[in-house]
Amino acid sequence: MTKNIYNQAAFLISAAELKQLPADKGNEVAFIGCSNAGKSSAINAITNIKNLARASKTPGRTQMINLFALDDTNRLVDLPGYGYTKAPAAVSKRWMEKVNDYLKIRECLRGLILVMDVRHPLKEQDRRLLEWSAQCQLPIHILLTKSDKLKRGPGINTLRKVQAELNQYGDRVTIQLFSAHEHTGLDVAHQKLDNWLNL
Ligand SMILES: Nc1nc2c(ncn2[C@@H]2O[C@H](COP(=O)(O)OP(=O)(O)OP(=O)(O)O)[C@@H](O)[C@H]2O)c(=O)[nH]1
Ligand SMILES: [Mg+2]
Repeated sequence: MTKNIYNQAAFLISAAELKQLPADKGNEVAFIGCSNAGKSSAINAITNIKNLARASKTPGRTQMINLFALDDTNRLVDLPGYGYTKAPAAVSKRWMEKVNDYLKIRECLRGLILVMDVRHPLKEQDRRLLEWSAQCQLPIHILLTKSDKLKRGPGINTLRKVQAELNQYGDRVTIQLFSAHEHTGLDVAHQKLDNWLNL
């Protein structure tokens, strides 16, 4: 049974710099993925709070590291999307460095939710992240989101194909279909978070 503390999530801080982050204690799970993939929408669906994380049609909406507290020790983190090509190169590079630094230094990070549009899975940046995570053995759970955009058959096909490609990573990398708009896949996502956050 999922203990639903997700709908108690509350905005904590938007950190422009890593030094603004709360103490590196307790447990964090961060949402990562391409710009516009649906990270902020996934957080809103998982917490069942409509505008908790700001979602937008404009790619590059999330530019800071946004933290949401579930309780005193557990937090969800909305990271800026990678690969936002319209941003000036220097700005884009700065965001990426921030995300990379966060990944490297944050000891309370228990796992990553890698959000990929089911219609465009495994972009180069996603692959790079997966490879990087192998070095530090950080667990990754993939949401193939916007599954409402595909019929059931093609959705399941994509799931199987991506699963087959990720076999090499073993149980450390898991994957599911998800739709923030239709609220599908929430139980599986909650279960994964429950495990990581030790709820
Ligand atoms: N059909 C459908 N659209 C979705 C879903 N999730 C997100 N979207 C749409 O995709 C767009 C981007 O969603 P966001 O949640 O803002 O994406 P993001 O990954 O946070 O984007 P950045 O903050 O720019 O990196 C918005 O127009 C959302 O409404 C979904 O499950 N289904
Ligand atoms: Mg966002």
